[in-house]
Amino acid sequence: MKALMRGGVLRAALVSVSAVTVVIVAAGCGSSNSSSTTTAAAAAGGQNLKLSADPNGQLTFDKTQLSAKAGTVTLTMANPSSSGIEHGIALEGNGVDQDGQIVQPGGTSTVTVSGLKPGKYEFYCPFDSHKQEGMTGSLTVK
Ligand SMILES: [Cu+2]
Repeated sequence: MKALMRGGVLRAALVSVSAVTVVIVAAGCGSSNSSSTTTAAAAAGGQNLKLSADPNGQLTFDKTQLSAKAGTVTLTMANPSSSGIEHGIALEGNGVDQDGQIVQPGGTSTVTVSGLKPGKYEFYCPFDSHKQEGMTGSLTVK
């Protein structure tokens, strides 16, 4: 009987998650699934760290150091419309290796990692050779 009850609760939770996802897809551009990930993280009380790509087209971010507490962390990178080049945001380190979407100038790329443990991570732009050309920074999780 216990298993049946747990199944019922799980099903109810899945239904509500699906409903939220449908609303997001209907409201969003539908070109990626990361917006729903971000919203789920925000709903779960995750941290949202914001940064921006260089507005003049340099292969840099406006921040090279970020810090967060352990847990769910979302990096939200704005690609200014004046950058004139595609960018994205990705996070790597301590077994984490997750890329956000590549976005055109004027777009926003996000990457969400749940259960982030204390330590040093590297965030970078996964587009073309931007990482190798120095479009990186470090995230310290405490
Ligand atoms: Cu880039």
